[in-house]
Amino acid sequence: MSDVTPAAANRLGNARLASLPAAVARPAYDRAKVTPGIVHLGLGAFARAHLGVYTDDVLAAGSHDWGIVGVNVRSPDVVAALKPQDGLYTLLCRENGADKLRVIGAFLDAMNAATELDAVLAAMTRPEVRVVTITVTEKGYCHDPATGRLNEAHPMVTADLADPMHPRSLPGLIVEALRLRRAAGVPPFTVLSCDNLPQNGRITKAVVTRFAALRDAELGHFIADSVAFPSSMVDRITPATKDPDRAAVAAGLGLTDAWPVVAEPFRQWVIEDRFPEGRPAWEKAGAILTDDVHPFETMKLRCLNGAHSTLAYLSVLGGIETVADAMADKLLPRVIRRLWDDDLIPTVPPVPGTDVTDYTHDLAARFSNPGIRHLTLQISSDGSQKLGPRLLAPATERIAAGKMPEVVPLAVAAWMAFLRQGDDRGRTWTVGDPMAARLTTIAGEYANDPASLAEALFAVTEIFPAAIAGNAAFREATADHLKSLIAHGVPATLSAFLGR
Ligand code: CS2
Repeated sequence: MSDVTPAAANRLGNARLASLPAAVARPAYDRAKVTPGIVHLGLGAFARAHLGVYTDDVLAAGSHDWGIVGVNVRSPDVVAALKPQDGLYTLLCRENGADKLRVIGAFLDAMNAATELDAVLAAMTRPEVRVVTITVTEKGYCHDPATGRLNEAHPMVTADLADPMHPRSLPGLIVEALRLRRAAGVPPFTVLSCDNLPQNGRITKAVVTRFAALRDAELGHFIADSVAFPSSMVDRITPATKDPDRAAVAAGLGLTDAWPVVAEPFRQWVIEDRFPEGRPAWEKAGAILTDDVHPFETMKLRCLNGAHSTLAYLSVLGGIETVADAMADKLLPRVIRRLWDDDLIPTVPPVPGTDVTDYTHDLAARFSNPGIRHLTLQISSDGSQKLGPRLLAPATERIAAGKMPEVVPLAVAAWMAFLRQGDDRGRTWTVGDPMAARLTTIAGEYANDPASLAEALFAVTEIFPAAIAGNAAFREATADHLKSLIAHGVPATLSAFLGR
């Protein structure tokens, strides 16, 4: 980022709220009266555009005891940006050229777990903190994506098991905080994952309880028996903030905000209602509280995120920079329509109050929002974690139902070609992925031998379940698409695919 410490005189903060221009929405409550009830782990743009906004609405509705303490687990940059701003930041909501600015007040403080661990653990141990929310992206869970279990060989997990009172990993941090609460006689908090993982509460429970059991069997039982891990489905398209966004916000506020967030108007949150120690009335902000998140989450992870990943790999390969540009392409929207109709929608269970086909038409409109510059390279990151829940799980179900998926092999082939980090026309890009070193080494070794490249990647069991890797027709279709993508490029491959 360009500048996290602009002159304080001209910086967003409590003292400036009253003098913001009238068009800028701001906290409709007295921040001084708000006390922390939530600790949030993972202060990225998504949580600030989603959890922060829902909770801001709840605070405005009069519940003052649900302020959020934001904790970043890895990068110190957001904390450095928010601290001088009293935790305030701006949401820049964009659609059809109309920008709306809203200053969010729900985050009371920002901390960095790496440098302020004692303060973070103290916050997580306060009795009035009854919910810990999480957005650390898929890879933050230290799990094996193919099984959903803790990856016990993960370097952060082994490091935290060796020194459990100084945790760096998500499971290590939660377990240490729960241990401290128990020792102090404070009931456990509820742990609410807000990441794009299938049954995210179940995966969180699996990694946390396994970590605890490896640390101390008794603590493992205690956590398994007494901590609630509800699941939730979260949705709001939130591209990474860029300097032109900062400039637009500064112009609208008449003040500097070091790290505003940009988002589309749409937002959705479906939460499993299991909070033994209480929760904010997020339903007052439009969240759906339910017994069963599964149908909503399956619809969203597959139809939204699966289409995103497919668009991302084909677009990076084809030199298309944003999702909106991809939706303006002649061929890509037709491929995505086929992906939805043939491979994904048939795998989504009935969703209360929702027609899944209508949902995908709405997605096409959301993806086309020209105000949102959502970079395809951003979405391409962490494919090793994303392919399974988004595309391979529905493909596995189609195969089990006797139907060969048509578009998923093309998406997988695009991911494989993407791992080559460049094309024969001289363009290059970088693969961001916790498994990047291993995957790009394989891709380098077989860069000009698509059949062997596909075989070598299908053998990566952390990514490909046996039902996919062991299916000759799926493997063959993928290898054919890969060969075509490498030899003829994206448009020719898509034309041939759509024409057949
Ligand atoms: C995207 C998601 O980067 C990605 O992988 O698919 O961040 C997506 O924008 C959100 O899940 C939308 O809710």
